[in-house]
Amino acid sequence: MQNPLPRVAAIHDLSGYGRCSLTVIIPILSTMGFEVCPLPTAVLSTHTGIEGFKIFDLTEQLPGFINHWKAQNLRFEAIYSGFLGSVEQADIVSGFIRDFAGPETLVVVDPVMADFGQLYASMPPAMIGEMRKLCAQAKVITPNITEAAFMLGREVPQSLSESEVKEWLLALADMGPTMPVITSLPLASKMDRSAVAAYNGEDKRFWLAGRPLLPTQYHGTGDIFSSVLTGSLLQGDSLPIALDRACHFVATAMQITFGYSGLDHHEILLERSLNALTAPVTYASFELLA
Ligand code: PXL
Repeated sequence: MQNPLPRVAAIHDLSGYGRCSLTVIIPILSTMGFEVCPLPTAVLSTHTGIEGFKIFDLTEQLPGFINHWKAQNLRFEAIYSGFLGSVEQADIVSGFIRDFAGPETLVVVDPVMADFGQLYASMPPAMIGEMRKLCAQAKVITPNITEAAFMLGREVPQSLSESEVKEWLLALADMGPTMPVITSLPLASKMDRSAVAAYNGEDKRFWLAGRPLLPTQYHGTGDIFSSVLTGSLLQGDSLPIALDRACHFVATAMQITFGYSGLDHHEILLERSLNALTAPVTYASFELLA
């Protein structure tokens, strides 16, 4: 019998504290109706933004885990990768995509490695070229503006016009993915809003979505965004609706968290927010980037 729950192979780290990667991806995609099969790239005490974090890299274990999955003949409706524990893991993930993805598999690569103009604490510069290669195998990629700039060998921009955003998306599409998305865009016309933009190479249309900015930052919002985007596309939504749902959920989860005072490490209160994922889509505030 066919599995009634579409399955997602989630290739990310497990950070014990600090909501990000698998600790947000699993609850979000489960709530959206998918069976998540985690393939952990590393186990960390906390995400790399908290000083003194400990990391255990699982590069040596991954081939054995993958071979066991192959022996079980596992099939996935989506493959979604993110934070890698070592540069060598890029080749392993690349082989995983080659072996497990069929023509119908949704392959999403989030090239998690940097933000605010800087590589994360555990990331060697060689990761940039490896992520670039991995993105070539994906249908959807979700870099933030820093990761997009690093992969394109450009300066991280202070602001971009709408026509520059389109050019950046086309440059990312030239790397191979059909649907490049850029998050945390410093869009000159919308500096008071979070902005994300996407290009769909299937119909050659560009899309823009976003929400008003709050005067705060939370860790893991990129992982939350990409998980909801992945779940929404798997549910059959169009690219702009998926973008809009992902922006809406990130903004809602941030607002829910922001209302509390005295939270220690700026972590999203995800469990207070998950219900919003099961609500029907009653809004649509995306724009066509003409
Ligand atoms: O949210 C991205 C992310 C994922 N995993 C780890 C991280 C970060 C960002 O800092 O440190 C371990």
